[in-house]
Amino acid sequence: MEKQWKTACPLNCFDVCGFIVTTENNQVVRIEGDPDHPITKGNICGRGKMIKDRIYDKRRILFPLKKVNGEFIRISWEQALNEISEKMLQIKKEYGPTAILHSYDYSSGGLLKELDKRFFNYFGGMTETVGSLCWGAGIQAQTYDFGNSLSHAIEDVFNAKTIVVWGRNVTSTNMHLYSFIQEAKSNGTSLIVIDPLKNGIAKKADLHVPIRPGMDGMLAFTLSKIIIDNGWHDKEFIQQHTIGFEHFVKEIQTIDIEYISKEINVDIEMIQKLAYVYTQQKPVMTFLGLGMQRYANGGNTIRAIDALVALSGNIGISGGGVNYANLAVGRSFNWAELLEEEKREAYRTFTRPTQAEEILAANDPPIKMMFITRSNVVTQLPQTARTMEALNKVEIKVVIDMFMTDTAKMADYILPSTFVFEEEDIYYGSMFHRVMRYGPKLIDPPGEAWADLKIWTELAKKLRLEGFEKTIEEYFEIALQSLNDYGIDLKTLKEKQQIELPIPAIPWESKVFATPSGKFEFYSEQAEQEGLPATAKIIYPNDSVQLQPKLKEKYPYHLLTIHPNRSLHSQHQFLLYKKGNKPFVMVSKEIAANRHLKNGDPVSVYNDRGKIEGLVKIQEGYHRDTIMIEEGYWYELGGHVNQLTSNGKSDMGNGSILYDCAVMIEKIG
Ligand SMILES: Nc1nc2c(c(=O)[nH]1)N[C@H]1C(S)=C(S)[C@@H](COP(=O)(O)OP(=O)(O)OC[C@H]3O[C@@H](n4cnc5c(=O)[nH]c(N)nc54)[C@H](O)[C@@H]3O)O[C@H]1N2
Ligand SMILES: Nc1nc2c(c(=O)[nH]1)N[C@H]1C(S)=C(S)[C@@H](COP(=O)(O)OP(=O)(O)OC[C@H]3O[C@@H](n4cnc5c(=O)[nH]c(N)nc54)[C@H](O)[C@@H]3O)O[C@H]1N2
Ligand code: SF4
Ligand SMILES: [Mo]
Repeated sequence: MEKQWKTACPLNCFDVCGFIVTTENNQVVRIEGDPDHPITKGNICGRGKMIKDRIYDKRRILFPLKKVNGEFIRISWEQALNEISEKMLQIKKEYGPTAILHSYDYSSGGLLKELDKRFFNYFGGMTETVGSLCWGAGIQAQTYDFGNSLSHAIEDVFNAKTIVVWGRNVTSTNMHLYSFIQEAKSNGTSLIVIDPLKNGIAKKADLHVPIRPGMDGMLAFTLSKIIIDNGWHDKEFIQQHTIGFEHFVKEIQTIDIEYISKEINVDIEMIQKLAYVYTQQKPVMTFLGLGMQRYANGGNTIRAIDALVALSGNIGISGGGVNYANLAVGRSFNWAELLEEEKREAYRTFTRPTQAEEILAANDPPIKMMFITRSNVVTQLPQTARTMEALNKVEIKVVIDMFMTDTAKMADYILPSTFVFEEEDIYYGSMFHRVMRYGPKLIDPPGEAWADLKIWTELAKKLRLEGFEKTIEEYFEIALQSLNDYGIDLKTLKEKQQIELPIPAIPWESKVFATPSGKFEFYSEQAEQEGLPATAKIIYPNDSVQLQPKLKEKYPYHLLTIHPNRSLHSQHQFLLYKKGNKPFVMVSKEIAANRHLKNGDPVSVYNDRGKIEGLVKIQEGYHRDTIMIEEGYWYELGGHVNQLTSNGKSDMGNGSILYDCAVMIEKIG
């Protein structure tokens, strides 16, 4: 008999949708949206529906595997855990625990998935990856400016007079924000999109500004200058609730608007119009995407935009805000007691974007063993050649995954993990809304796949890590302890199935900020102490003509490798394409004209780091020097885009510079 269950999408996506899953005879029959979810309201995307195909795909890894003479053979869990634990103890004894690297990312939104960190703390320590391929620079920027990175409750968009979507590919990466924007638009709110690409949301905008990639900070500075020169700035807010405004004014004083307009390829009328909108068509609700901070100047870009939104008087008011992330969501839980960091005796960190370089350079101690969990580093880390070199250098690699990814292929041991519906967990909206949902176990896992937590628990037993093990209920209760005062505990969560986390709908409404001064900081002493400029600065991207004129002669175009529309990074790609398929290479019509390219032409896109091949699709409305290839392709599907990207670090927050990437394009044959 069919049965219906409420749960949530576990994918690393803005939306964390509410699911209703139908099962029959221990099988998933259907995945649908839950109309009772206050934000996602019953709509889900193809990536969510395809979870069923992933669960039942015949390529799923069902048993522990060990590489012997270059081939994977099936082994028992007993053998896998014995061999891995023995190796761990041996390495710990000889080199200390930091000779083991735990490289992970956030591919699953389940709370229990985080307990791999608890395992390594109990083991006595490790080297672990920190920083972010994803949003690091922007988070640090907002931390300097506001003391935290917080967003308005999405319903507040209906109080905005103008919406600015600044570098967020809403229709593709955040589809429920799009529903809210559509409704606001039909009520008369105007929509401005600032993005080098004419993406889905740009096509719906009243005004699209196709800026040169990496130049948004410059645009924000010119807007601020025009606003201040016209006396349109919010003097009362600046005087009472900010510090260091005069330093910021000094920084932008010398700006030549005409000159910048040419550098960023946004004409002066457009710049003036935007300055007018930010001050005269308030409240303005700004949504920042993550793309524009994946540059060497990314943190300064976000600081410049924060400053613009602050001085124009759009902070702490209904319908305003500079909405980038919402760290309050993840911080609602009692992580300290779940992870027990105090258990570890030794600790070292490597930065996610640069981990290959750090692995290659490490000798005190060297990395002898590597656990790769919840991530597909070979396709997703920048500069693939260096990632491969680094992995090749590590003697023993353990990968926990469900599929034979490009990373899994390089492993010595592959441990098969379960997927959502095969395990119980709590799912919380990581970047956008504040709804947390409970997800029960609905079906038995296939073959011998184990929940990640079970893998860590059984390994902990082999290693005799006393005290590691708790029941799932106990973990949930600890996690929710910090919410008990709000009447939230495991019992209420299971009863209600979903609960809105107690987070203010309008951040900074009291105008008291979480910075050291309690004010919005145009001037951050903390940044200065950390060796950075105290105010946002005019800084160019790394691969720019201003910083590297010679490089730009060779590689005149910008390559943006944005998130795939139909896949969550690399996770669905293998279901969508067949072997031998080539990625599409989207090019502006100006590039097509200059390089004599037609739709469907086979081309190679390259720079000093690598080369990939694909098929041309000419795009209207792109910034004239811009090429776009979606990320996430598997090697067998024509090669990853990250063969071209750089593993440099952003100006702050240990972020990546994935989009700071100069390339050349050429027709093949
Ligand atoms: N379909 C789908 N949805 C996803 C994901 C996925 O893989 N697939 N991934 C999820 C994850 S992990 C994340 S981090 C989010 C990311 O969500 P987004 O931030 O929306 O997406 P990105 O692809 O990172 O960024 C792309 C946008 O930034 C723009 N951009 C790039 N450079 C610049 C610039 O210099 N200036 C400006 N103004 N814009 C620029 C691009 O043109 C593009 O429109 O999406 C989440 N949602
Ligand atoms: N060129 C380029 N590169 C990028 C980006 C870009 O925009 N351009 N975006 C960057 C960003 S924003 C991000 S967030 C990263 C994402 O990087 P990753 O998180 O490494 O990317 P995914 O493709 O989501 O890979 C996740 C892997 O985890 C596995 N997995 C899924 N669920 C579970 C689970 O519950 N347990 C275990 N053990 N494994 C699981 C999946 O099968 C998959 O192989 O990529 C970054 N890389
Ligand atoms: S991938 Fe994102 S939009 Fe799609 S179902 Fe999952 S949470 Fe919803
Ligand atoms: Mo991300």
